[in-house]
Amino acid sequence: MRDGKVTFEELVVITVQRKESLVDKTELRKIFRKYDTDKDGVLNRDELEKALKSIGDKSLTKDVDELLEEFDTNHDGVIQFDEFMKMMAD
Ligand SMILES: [Ca+2]
Ligand SMILES: [Ca+2]
Repeated sequence: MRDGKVTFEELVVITVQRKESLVDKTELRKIFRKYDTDKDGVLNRDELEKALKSIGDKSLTKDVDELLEEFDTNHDGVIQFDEFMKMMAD
């Protein structure tokens, strides 16, 4: 913003940063790592259940199987970090 105007690129950066701040990505990654107890980089059903319970989000009191089905977008039966983020952002 050298000339006092916001360039398109800067605007994109600002927008992306705002979007990410809605969901605290660092915090979510910590939670994700913490509950990935077998350290395989994904959350299986049991790990997801524990993570959701710890977060205690009322909007996530849905059945774990339902959530898994809804957010497991690549249908591999486990939750990758990007799927986890979508779940938290929903
Ligand atoms: Ca795991
Ligand atoms: Ca998946």
